[in-house]
Amino acid sequence: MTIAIRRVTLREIALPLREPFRISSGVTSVRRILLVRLEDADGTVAWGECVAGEAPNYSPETVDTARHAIATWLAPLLRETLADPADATARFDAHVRGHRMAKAALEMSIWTLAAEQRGVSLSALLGGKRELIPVGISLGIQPNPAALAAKATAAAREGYRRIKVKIAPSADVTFVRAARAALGPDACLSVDANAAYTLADAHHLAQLDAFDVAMLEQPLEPEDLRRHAELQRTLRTPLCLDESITSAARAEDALALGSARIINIKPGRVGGFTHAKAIHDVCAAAGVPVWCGGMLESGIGRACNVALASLPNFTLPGDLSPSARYWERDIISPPWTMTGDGQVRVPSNRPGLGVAVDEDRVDELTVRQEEIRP
Ligand code: OSB
Ligand code: MG
Repeated sequence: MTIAIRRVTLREIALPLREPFRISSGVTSVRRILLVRLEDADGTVAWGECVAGEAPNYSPETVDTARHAIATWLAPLLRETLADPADATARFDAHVRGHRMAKAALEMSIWTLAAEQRGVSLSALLGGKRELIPVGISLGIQPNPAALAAKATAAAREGYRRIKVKIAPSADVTFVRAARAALGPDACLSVDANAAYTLADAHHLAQLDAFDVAMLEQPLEPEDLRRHAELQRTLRTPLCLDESITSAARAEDALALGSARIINIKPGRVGGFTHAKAIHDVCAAAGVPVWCGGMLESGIGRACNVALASLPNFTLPGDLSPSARYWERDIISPPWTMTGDGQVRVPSNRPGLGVAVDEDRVDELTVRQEEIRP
């Protein structure tokens, strides 16, 4: 089955978060989200989402650079019929360097379109096997350790299988100590620095070893694999890489150097599902566990993450919180939910995303729209 894209519509929505989300490099209160709507020659429609944020504090890409890259360079590459979704990745990578979030938004939409055409779930098309995926929560930086302890306790009570705490040099040891004390010794607790430290902080970060942290995510600069390896040699806590992992080759390098023992895969960060699957396979072959990270996605991007996380080597809980944790009202139905024991069910018996896009809700939230006919 081939894929002939007739129309690419970009819609930017403004979706207010229930609570601001603070990481070491910035805070998000309203999520500006770039949505992609594809229509093929038969009128089949598929939606997708770009994970880029408003500011370049997590990655160099932003909502505005992604919109520009898609409209100017990527969508025109879809003029000729595609043999399969991997064909899109090959074209994008042959002609455009970087812009992985922009590529991913289109590529993942193409996978969803292919799943719709074939009447199969995105999970099945990707080779997913898992029906239930364990869910972890990512807690933003709180005003003080007591506030964090209260949030962590509430999350544990809701059933989350892993509690991740954002840290920064101004909010680390005392905050993690409070979270561990509140959760007790058996809870799975991890931390994410979003690149806020340098190797000179190695001694300071070693204090986290005392709190039995499941992993320390992305302590150093994304480009710096060698210093992550040096840091890992001084810590008992396993390092996990997020921002650093941009391709399968990058993942191979990180594992060869000893820069991490765990990898966070976000399909929206690495250029889409084709690259995400390749990273998954590299890690599986090396015996390194992976988990699916999140980027405060709407229900559309979440559907993509859930589908990817159904692959066999996603053995650790993913940042796949239910819709109600982020939004008053999501843009899909039914909303994403979590079982009482902290799992999300893969909608493997429904075609495509497995959830319906609420187009009225999208209309209501749209702040900008653009149509491209490749
Ligand atoms: O590093 O995983 C991260 C959100 C924005 C930017 C970076 C990150 C995050 C999260 C959110 O941790 C996880 C989620 O979507 O629940
Ligand atoms: Mg992270």
